[in-house]
Amino acid sequence: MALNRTAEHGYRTIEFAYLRPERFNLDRLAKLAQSLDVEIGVTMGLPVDKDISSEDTAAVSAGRQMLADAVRAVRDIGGNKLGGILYSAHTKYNRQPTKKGWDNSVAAIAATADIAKDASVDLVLEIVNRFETNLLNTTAQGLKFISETGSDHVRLHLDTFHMNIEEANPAAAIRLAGDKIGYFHIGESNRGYLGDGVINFDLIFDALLDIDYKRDIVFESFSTTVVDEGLSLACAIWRDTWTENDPLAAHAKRYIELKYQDAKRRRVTNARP
Ligand SMILES: [Mn+2]
Repeated sequence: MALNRTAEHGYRTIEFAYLRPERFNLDRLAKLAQSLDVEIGVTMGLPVDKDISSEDTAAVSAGRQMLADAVRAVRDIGGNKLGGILYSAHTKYNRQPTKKGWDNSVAAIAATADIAKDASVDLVLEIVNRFETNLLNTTAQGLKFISETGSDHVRLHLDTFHMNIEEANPAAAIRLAGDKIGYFHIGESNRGYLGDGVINFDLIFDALLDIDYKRDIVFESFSTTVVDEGLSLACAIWRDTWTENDPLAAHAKRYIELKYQDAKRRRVTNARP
């Protein structure tokens, strides 16, 4: 299964998009992850009828409940973080965000952060592109949102694919966020093989080293051959850049390590007089 192969490829963290208790035996999953020494993170996005950035109080309270349940589910499988689009629905909006919706979302995330802190689950908000939320598209917006929650338990979940679309300067955004980055997705501009797109990963790794980033870097790629149908639709995966996940995983691991080592070497070289 995916967990065994993740460990075989040398990855130390696996991320599950949504937890489907009806489809997996979560208890067994937790034990297997522990025996393989692989950490579990979970990401998700809210459905439209549970949108905490809505002005509809029923949707907001349903969303709060879903987030609280998700935190507990992550804790129960021995996971250590909940990320993704937790502050709004994961959808292409057809309306502008509103001040009231923003405030509703800030309050809901602040409440969720308290629950997450008690459960020892990190809460990280993924900044995504304009087609997948209307609320937080840039790192600067995310930092403002976090400061309004007043919580020290909320961090940013940045993703190179989204940053490539929205940030004027992704590396500068990483430096701006600094120790507020709690989780990091590395993905190519076409969400396929790293190196096959336009993202300058040298600049990304230089910035991550500059801020002394020590948390997880998780490779994210999509193909309808392995990714859940609902998630593929939400992410607009209409064509597959790959079908075999084993060579993809092996390549990504090598690519990330190579880029990381290159960046470290550049620092040493540049430090010389
Ligand atoms: Mn992502």
